[in-house]
Amino acid sequence: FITEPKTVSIVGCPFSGGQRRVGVDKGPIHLVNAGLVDQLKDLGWAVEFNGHHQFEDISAEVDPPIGKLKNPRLVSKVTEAVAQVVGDHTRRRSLPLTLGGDHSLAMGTIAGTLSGYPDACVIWVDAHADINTTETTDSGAWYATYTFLTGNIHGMPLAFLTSLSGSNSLSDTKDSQSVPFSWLDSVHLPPSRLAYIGLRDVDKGEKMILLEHNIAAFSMHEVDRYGIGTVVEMALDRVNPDRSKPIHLSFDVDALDPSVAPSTGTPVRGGLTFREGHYICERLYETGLLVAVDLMEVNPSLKDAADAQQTVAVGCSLVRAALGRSDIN
Ligand code: B3U
Ligand code: MN
Ligand code: MN
Repeated sequence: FITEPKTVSIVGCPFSGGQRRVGVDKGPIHLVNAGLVDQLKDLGWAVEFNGHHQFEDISAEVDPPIGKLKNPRLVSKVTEAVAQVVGDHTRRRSLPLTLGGDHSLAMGTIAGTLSGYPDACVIWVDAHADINTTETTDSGAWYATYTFLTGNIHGMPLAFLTSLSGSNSLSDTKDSQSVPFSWLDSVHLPPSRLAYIGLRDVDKGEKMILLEHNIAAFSMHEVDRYGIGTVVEMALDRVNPDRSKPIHLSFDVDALDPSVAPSTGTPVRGGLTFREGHYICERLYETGLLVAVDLMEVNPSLKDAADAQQTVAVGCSLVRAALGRSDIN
């Protein structure tokens, strides 16, 4: 799908409005400053990068919650802009590499991918399912303070993409132009084209959604049971049985164990090892079907400088693996 000469377009997204912790907007800056552009050139890619994306700001005063959702207008505006940019790269058959920023950005990246490749499937690597709806977003809030955990849109992108949530649940006006996420109403990722790897912190409402829609979900239990090699094939068998459809990889760095990637907003113990995370990226590259990559939730402001540096280095390393780095050729 990606035409020669292979081109990767880096979409740096310094954005944190889909969650509550400061600093995740610094992720893309640190990843690029760590030398990512040259690393990808070394792998033989033509690299396009003209600075990080500048997003229009919408201040909190003019963006009060709608229902349970926090910053809905801001997240909608930003993700719509990301969908445009990623869609442009996609239609030119360049590979968009989106650096987050929080995972709400994937509403934009996956919408962009689908605009160029309508039959694309998604491999979502994450500790979390990120499929809370406008209704279920508080279904995990019992174990932490209610206001901290509920309504953060980074826990919801897949609900909007699969049309389980939509702008209709956010509007009490008839002016559809101003309703957040109305731009996404025409986008649809069928649940049959979504597979998860690495899950271990899934909310009650999300579990019901995964079951009801028969979504391919491989948690850490399956990684332990079958091994990562088999799990990746099982995931591909579900969403891409003929190995013919384009693949979008959305990698939340919190899928990795916190000992491997400590600097992220919602670390969960018991995650993927360094090698398991890399193997997923390597195998998807090897299919020749990878058309878009997201690396999300690197937050260099959490933890100390050494932990932040380690997390950024691992992030760059995952990207190199997804773009073809190999030890034997
Ligand atoms: N499921 C919870 C927690 C969460 C989701 N994604 C992250 N955390 N990073 C929620 O907010 O929906
Ligand atoms: Mn996520
Ligand atoms: Mn996560």
